[in-house]
Amino acid sequence: MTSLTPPDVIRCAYAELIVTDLAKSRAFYVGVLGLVVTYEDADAIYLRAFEEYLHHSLVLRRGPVAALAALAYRVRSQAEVETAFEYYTDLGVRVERREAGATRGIGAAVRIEDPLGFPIEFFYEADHVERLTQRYDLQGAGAIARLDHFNIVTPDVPAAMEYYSGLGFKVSEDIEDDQQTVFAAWMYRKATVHDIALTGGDGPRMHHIAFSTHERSQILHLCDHLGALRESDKIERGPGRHGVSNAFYLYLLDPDGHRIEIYTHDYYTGDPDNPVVKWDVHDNQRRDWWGTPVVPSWYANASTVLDLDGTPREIRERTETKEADVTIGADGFSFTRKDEGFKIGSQV
Ligand code: 4SX
Ligand code: FE2
Repeated sequence: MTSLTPPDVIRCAYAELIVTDLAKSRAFYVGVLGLVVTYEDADAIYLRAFEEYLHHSLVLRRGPVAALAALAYRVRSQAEVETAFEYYTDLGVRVERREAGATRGIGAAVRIEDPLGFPIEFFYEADHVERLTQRYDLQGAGAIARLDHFNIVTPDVPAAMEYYSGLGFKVSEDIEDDQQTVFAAWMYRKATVHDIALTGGDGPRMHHIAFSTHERSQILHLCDHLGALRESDKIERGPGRHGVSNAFYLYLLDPDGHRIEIYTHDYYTGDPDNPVVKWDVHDNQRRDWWGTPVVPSWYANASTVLDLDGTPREIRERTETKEADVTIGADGFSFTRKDEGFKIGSQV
C-alpha cells in the first residue's frame, strides 16, 4: 500500500506482444483484421486502428517465445508519468524509466512490474499520425476503429480489484456466486464498460486484447473473411452477444495463439453514480446473452507474461473455485431462468 496519489490514467492505450513469425502475424493483423501499419522493420510492426491518431495501439515484436511484453496506459499529462514513477517506487515494486523513443513513437515513460505480476507502462507523449476516420477508401468491410480493453488472468480477483481501485479504476460489472466468490470483474477509467477485465485463473497471464468496430456487420465480415481464407480455425468463440457489457463479440486466435477480441456496442459509464451490474456465475446468459456455451479453451488458455527483463513470469495457481468447474462439465450447474436450475452435461 501507498498513501501517494496514483497517476491519472486516461485509458488503456497499447499492448506490446512478442510473436514468433512477423510475416505470419502481419498476414493476420494487417491482411485479415485490416489494422494500419504506422511503421515496420525486420524486428517489429507498429499498428493502429482507423480512428487512432497516436503512433500505435499494438506493437508486434519478433521474439523466441510468444508472450505479452507490456500493457500500456496513457496518463493525462507528462507530469503524471512522474507521478507514476513516485507512486510505484513508494509501492515497492520494480520501476524503470524509459527514455523517449525506447518504444518507437512513445515519449519518456515508466514501466513497472505491477503487484499482480504484469509489465505495465505509463506514458503521455506520443507521436501523432494521420487519423483515418473518414478514409473510407482505405477501410475494408471489417474496419476496426480503436483499441477497447485488456483482459488479464489473475488468481485473486478481489485483490486485483483492490489494486486497480487504488489506481482510480471503477467497477462496472462482475461475476460472483452466492458466497461472494468473485470469478471476474470489469473496471474502467474511460467512460465504457472497461479498460481492464480481471479474469480469475492461474496467472499472471494475458487473456486477450480487444479492439472495437462501429458495427456488428464489421464483426460478421471478419468471420466471412476468415472462412474465405479457409482460416475459420482462427475463430475461437462467437460471434455472439455478451451478457456482461452487452457487447457484440468475436474471439480470434492470432498465429501464436494470442487471443484478440473484436467488440462493439457496450454502453456509457461516465456518470459518477454509474450502477454496478452483478451477475450470478450460474446464470447461463452472463457470458453469452443467447446462452451459447463458452468453449473450454477460452477458460483454459492464455498468453505467457514477461517481466521487465523479458523472462517469463512464474504462474501462481488460483486456489478458489474456477468458473469452468462450476458451470461446465459433469458437475456444472447453470440456469436460464433462476427458479428452474438444471445441470448441463448430466441427466440429473
Ligand atoms: O464473456 S463475458 O460476457 O463475461 C465478457 C467477456 C464480456 C465482455 C468482455 O469484453 C469479455 O471479454
Ligand atoms: Fe473482452
